[in-house]
Order: sequence, then structure tokens, then C-alpha cells
Amino acid sequence: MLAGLDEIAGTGRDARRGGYSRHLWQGADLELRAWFTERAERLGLMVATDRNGNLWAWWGEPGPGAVVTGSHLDSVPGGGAYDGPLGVVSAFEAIGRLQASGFVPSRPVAVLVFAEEEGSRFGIACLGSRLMTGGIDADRARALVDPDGVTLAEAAVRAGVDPERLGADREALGRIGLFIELHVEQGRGLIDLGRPVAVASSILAHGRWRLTVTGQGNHAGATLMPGRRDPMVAAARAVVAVHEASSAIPGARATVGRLEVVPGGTNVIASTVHAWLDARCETDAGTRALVAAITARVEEAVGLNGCSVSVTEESWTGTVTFDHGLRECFGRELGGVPFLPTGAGHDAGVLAASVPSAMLFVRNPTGISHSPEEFAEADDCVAGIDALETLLRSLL
Ligand code: HGY
Ligand code: MN
Ligand code: MN
Ligand code: MN
Repeated sequence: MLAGLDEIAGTGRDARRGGYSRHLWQGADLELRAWFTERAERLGLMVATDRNGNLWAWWGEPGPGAVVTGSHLDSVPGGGAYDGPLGVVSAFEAIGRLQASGFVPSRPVAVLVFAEEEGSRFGIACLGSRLMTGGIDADRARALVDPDGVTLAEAAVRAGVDPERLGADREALGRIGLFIELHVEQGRGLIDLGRPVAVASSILAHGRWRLTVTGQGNHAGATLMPGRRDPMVAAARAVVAVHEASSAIPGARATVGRLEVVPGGTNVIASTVHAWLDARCETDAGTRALVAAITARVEEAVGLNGCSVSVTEESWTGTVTFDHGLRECFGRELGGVPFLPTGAGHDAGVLAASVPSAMLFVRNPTGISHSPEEFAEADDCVAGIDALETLLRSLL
């Protein structure tokens, strides 16, 4: 494992799920933030937290036109060691190398860690970058609740962030001249190409929807089977409907990875089940059509058990095409580097609507991500740092 990843390898391990659970402003995330500060200070960088809880480490005076690189330190529940941290560790490594060689940057440089990239605590992925760019309304963000019923506003206060100042941050955004996010690949593109590093070309359109299935709560022992309106059974049919509707559309991806059963007792027929749908497709229109097809199938499916369903959009990101100028520059500087699209969402994708943004991917030999099986060979991580260093040299 890369030296920097080694330093945080013990932080946020999840003994029950395997892998890591590192969620916004909770124990492991706070420890990682402390690590970030200490790591940055070892390089003489100046650390600051912005209005939305994103962490910055500056090499040189903070100012407009900065070359900014980084990723995130939070994880999905039971996630891998590389998704997020690889980009942060690589940024520090690349800057350390530039400093060691006596390189003097001609513009400000910063390492940036976005808050709540996975949306694992408050449900909205890329929350820190959406807040910064004004992509989510601050009132709506403040009212988001975590699984324990704590609002984002309350959690912010506990973390020392003023909830009244959450929201579009023109000053922070105005400092980003361009953003580069290095990330472990979440797919098999580089395995198939037999290459260690690629440049991102695009991100699929994607979003999250809440399916609320409503039935009739009742006693598990006193209620005979005929006539039950059990939303768990309806939700099971709904999950199958999601899988079947999306499997019929080439290139579509749709997943239900999280359910909340209300009230959730072994001897209780549930009254409501919330199921979260993650749906993605190549184009915006294709993704909208996918969700429409899923909605129709799910409505029909839950009706078979006398239940009803409502579908609410919780987040949306249209297809991202990364900055052509940066892609050309990366192609030139990293001679012969392949370009790959991705189905995974990233803060770089959210930022791309506001500032020139680009991504580097490092091969993942398992092809598996959002799982403890996610991996990257040390040699490939070094190839990623080499690429990032080359790009920083040419852009600075
Ligand atoms: O869910 C995603 O695509 C990303 O990894 N946050
Ligand atoms: Mn992820
Ligand atoms: Mn990530
Ligand atoms: Mn009883």
C-alpha cells in the first residue's frame, strides 16, 4: 500500500461490514481531517476549512486561478481503502516531489477534500461540491437528516461549521482555476487495456430517487395472509421490477442498495418501506426514460399487494463531458494515455459545470469498488502520482 494510505489504514475500519465506514463529521472523518491537517503541515501547506466544510491545503497564498487537486476522505458503508483517499494522498505526494525538486509554482496550488462525497450520512452525493457551486439549495441542505435524525445543520454546529453560512461559495469557487481529481478506477477499463492510468472523458448521467411504498401495518401473528397489504412484499416486487426494467435497456444501470423498513420489527407487518434507487444511463434523456420505465413497472408491482408507491427525486447530475482543453493538454503531456468514460459520480463532475475540471484514473485490478475488494497495486499508484506530477509541472 502507498505510504500515505498506510497512515490512515487503521482509521474508520468497519469490523461488522468489512472495509471502511467513514461518514461526514463522525469519528473516522474527524480523525481523517486531523490527519489531513498534519500531513499538509508536514509539507508547509496552510490548511483552511471553507463555509461548506470542505478542507483546503494551500501551497502559496490562497488566490484566484489556483491549480487545485484532491478528492474526498469519506466512504460508502463498508467501502474500500482507495475511493477518495487515493486522490488526496497522491496530491500530497506529487506536491512533496515538486517541493523536493526545488520547483517554484507560478500560481497558487491547493489540495482540496470535499465533504460528504458519497452522501452516506445525509443522502446526497457530492454534497460539499454541490453546496459550493450552488447546486443544492442551502435551506434544503440544512434540513437533510442522517439515519439518527440529526439534521445537517445540527451536525454542522457540532463540527464547528456555521450552518447559516452553508451554500453557494463564490469566493472558494473563484479560487479554482482548474480542478484535477485522481481516483481509483471503478470498473475494468484499464484492466482490459492493460494500462495503469487513464484520463476521464465523461461521466454517465445519474441520480437518486426515493421510492416510498405504503401498505397497512399490523400484527404478524393476528393477521391472516389473505388481504394483507404488506409493503415489504411490495418492495421486494419493486426491487425485482427495477432490475428487470433496467436490464431491458442497453447500457442502463439501476440499483436498490438501501431499504428502510418502518417501523422495522420482527413481529410487525411494516406500514411503509423506503427504497432508494440509484439510476444511471449515458444521456440525460436516456436516464429520464429509464426512471419513467422503472416508475411504471414499480407502480404495477406494488399494486399486486394492495400497496401504493411515490417516487421522489433526491439528486440529479446530467452527463458530464470533461473540459476539452484539459483533455488535450493531458493527452499531450501524458503521451499515449487512454481516455475512458465512467459510470461513477465525482466532485470533479459537479465542478465541471463551473470550472475546467479533469480526472485521472488508476487501474483497479479487481474491477470492484464500493467494496472492501477495491484495490490498486503500488506500482500503479506510483504511475498515477507520476502523471499528476507531470501535469502539475506543466500547468504551474
Ligand atoms: O456513487 C458514485 O458514483 C460515487 O462513487 N460517489
Ligand atoms: Mn465512491
Ligand atoms: Mn470517490
Ligand atoms: Mn404484542
